[in-house]
Amino acid sequence: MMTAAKQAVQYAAHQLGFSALGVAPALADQGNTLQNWITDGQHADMEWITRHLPARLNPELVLPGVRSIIMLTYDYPRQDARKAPGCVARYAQGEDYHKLLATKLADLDETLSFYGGKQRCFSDSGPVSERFFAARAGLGWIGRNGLLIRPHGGSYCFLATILTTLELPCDSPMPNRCGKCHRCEQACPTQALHNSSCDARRCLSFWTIEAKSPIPPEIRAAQGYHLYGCDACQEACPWNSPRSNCNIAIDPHLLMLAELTTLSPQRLSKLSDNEFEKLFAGSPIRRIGLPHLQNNVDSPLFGTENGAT
Ligand code: B12
Ligand code: SF4
Ligand code: SF4
Repeated sequence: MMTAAKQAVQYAAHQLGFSALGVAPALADQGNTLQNWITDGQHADMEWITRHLPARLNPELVLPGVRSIIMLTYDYPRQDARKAPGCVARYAQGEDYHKLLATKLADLDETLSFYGGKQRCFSDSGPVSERFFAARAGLGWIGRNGLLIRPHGGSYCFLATILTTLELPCDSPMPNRCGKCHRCEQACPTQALHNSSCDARRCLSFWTIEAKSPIPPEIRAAQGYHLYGCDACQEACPWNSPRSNCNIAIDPHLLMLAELTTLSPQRLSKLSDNEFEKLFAGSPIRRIGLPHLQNNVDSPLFGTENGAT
């Protein structure tokens, strides 16, 4: 067992701002949850999930010779920074985390290479069930909102993954501590949560970020002030209350630019392409494009109905 390699990567991860690291066995049994979710159609129009299914269920197809899966957490802000109406999910308030974490993961890859490992690293970009492996690596448990919950820190964090050919000492999973609580299910505006799983066909995060078609009327009616993504099932969770938390430092790159905190829905609905590119350069919101963002804002509550161009 490569205990020294684990200690080295743990130390380096801490230096790079990751809040926790755990190790799971690469071939842990993932059960049928993912397959059943897809068969039931809960992935909506995210066809890429079905294409990646064999790799998802067999990390050996992603990295031949893989022995361990290192899972990491990187915290994002716990507060909603918006002052103008229209909520933006906390994870998307600052810079694009894909880029931010890719550089840090490349550093950790180098550390592990020193011990003879071959690696593949991802954060939200690879064919790996990140919540499953994070729970298996002892970082927290999968809550009724489907997210990884940590006893100190709650769910406001990104997950990142390193598949490695090194055989590292594994960590033990922790018990689920949701108990009798069902607050996330009750708080979900569209009743998308059942059996610790989120049905993307009903999820506002899906409709305001991923969907390729316009928001259907019944979802629109429940959209409320959600402009980009949705944190309702996290805001309701007692493990995210300030009391149950922690002093994890937040990377300033993940804080919202002052200009975006006050951007009104009315102004957003009239932005030109150039203004959009300038305001959202470096933000993950840029990836959905101006028409999709303006479609999100084109709702009675925002007072911009039919105002989007
Ligand atoms: C597709 C996707 C979405 C879709 C679909 C959501 C969904 N139902 O999974 C949409 C666009 C709706 C979405 C929304 C959000 N997402 Co998202 N999403 C993903 C992505 C890319 C894949 C998830 C997936 O495969 N889902 C299908 C389900 C069935 O699979 P799964 O959740 O991985 O479950 C596995 C295990 O949990 C296991 N399992 C579950 N229960 C049990 C029980 C037993 C006994 C066993 C054996 C196995 C098992 O089965 C599955 C297969 O292994 C992941 C990144 C990744 N590569 O994992 C991010 C990810 C899950 N998302 C994330 C975030 C932050 C969000 C949002 C909070 C964003 C927002 N604020 O708007 C919301 C939350 C919605 C919610 N409540 O789930 C984070 C979660 C961080 C955390 N603390 O958990 C991730 C990990 C991205 C990241 N790297 O940070 N997301
Ligand atoms: S992100 Fe919002 S819509 Fe999706 S499951 Fe959570 S509360 Fe429901
Ligand atoms: S709100 Fe309650 S049920 Fe939902 S994830 Fe948090 S503790 Fe679990």
